[in-house]
Amino acid sequence: MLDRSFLWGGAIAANQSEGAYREDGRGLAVSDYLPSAPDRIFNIRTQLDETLYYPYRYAIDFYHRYPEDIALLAKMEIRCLRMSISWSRIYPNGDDAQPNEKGLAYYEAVFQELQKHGIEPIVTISHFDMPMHLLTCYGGWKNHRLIDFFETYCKTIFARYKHYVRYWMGFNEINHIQTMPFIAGGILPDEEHRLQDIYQASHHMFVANALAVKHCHKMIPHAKMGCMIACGGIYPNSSRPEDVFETYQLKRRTYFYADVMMQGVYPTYSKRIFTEHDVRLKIQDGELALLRRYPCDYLAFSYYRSTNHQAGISIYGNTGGIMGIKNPYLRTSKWGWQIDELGFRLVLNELYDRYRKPLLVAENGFGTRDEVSEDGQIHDYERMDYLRCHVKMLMEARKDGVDVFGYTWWGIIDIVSAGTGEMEKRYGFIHVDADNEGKGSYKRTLKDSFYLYRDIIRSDGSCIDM
Ligand code: BGP
Repeated sequence: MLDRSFLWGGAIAANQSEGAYREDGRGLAVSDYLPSAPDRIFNIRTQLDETLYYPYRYAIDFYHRYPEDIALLAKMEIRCLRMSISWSRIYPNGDDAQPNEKGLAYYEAVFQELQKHGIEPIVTISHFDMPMHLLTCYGGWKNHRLIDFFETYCKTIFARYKHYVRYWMGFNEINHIQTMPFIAGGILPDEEHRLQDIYQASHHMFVANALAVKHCHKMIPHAKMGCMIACGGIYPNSSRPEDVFETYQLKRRTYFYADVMMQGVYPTYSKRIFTEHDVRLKIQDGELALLRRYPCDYLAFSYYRSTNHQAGISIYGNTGGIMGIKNPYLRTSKWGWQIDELGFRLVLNELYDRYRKPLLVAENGFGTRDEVSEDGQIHDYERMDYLRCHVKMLMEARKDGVDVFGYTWWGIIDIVSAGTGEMEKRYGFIHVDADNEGKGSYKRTLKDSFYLYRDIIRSDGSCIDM
């Protein structure tokens, strides 16, 4: 019996797909300050340099092409599209007295187009593109004032879109604030007080998220509000107890964010982290009660790969999560991300055992180069292999008893890479003819993987076993 309720879908983000970065009143976002470069998410610039190329300015022009793109997604028979709203299209500076009507109207048109095709939107409220003005004028999430600005933004979009959207989530990969504080937390941490700034900003985001849960439930009674973490696999590099224990500690750095937002309390182990790193959180009256009263309804997470950790090595992370020591048992992508489908099943089981609430795979995908063959087709066998293996493990996790209600392939259509700003690191089942400098026809071409995913959706995953 096919489970028609399972939300097979795809995922994109506003800043990586829309372009039109100054159109219809959109304000500048933190993501607009990242030129294409391998280290761009770490080498932060707060000034624009017109001699550099900024890939998000045009991206794949989803802003204007969404009707055609959504029609192609409907042809793939996806049941949901995880997408984000660009905060600075709605409140260009983040602290504006009134919302930008053109921005509100744009997303209403996108939701109507999705509704026309029977595709359910799953909306990320802030996906690495906070209004830059909130950082330059207020210091970003380090400033308590951002809670009010975020609350106003949430109430505005809940009111306007309550008839179109029933699945929401607050911050994309909120735990990435630990390794990418600029795009994930909209802060420039003072290096001397790095962890103090990161955890204080995290606390403000937790409070803002709890208020979003409160207003979501009140304004859209049938809607669900989730939180979202990056959760790659992390294995101890040996059975040496130090490696095993420190790896567990490292996993807690990720779990911490879901612990607070799914369970509504600061976990007891966080006290030792704060003491050992001299973190003194400023918590205002009533905030802990708010967290306790408004935990999230589901947990969304991204999974791309796994890595090994050895006690004492320095921690490095990128958009795919923690990047530690290479695992000799795994294959590696052209971008150095190791392919571990069983790790995906493990993470699904671990997260469900820990939170006992519904899970959503909000990102799982394989970024690689595509070759357009003489017949104009794109036989993306590597990507199809990754998709088959990970869907197989998703089916196994569902048999393990994990309550996972959706799977949205990251980069359902080729879009700009978050980590490096490249188009050549392609994830999509639909090819977009654009290169790393934004040159090309922007023609859309269906890859072989497009048809494989459509079969997976039609068979609710069972075609994988055939
Ligand atoms: C996650 C982001 C996505 C996406 C993904 C893949 O961190 O939520 O925006 O980009 O990483 O990473 P990349 O695009 O760098 O390959």
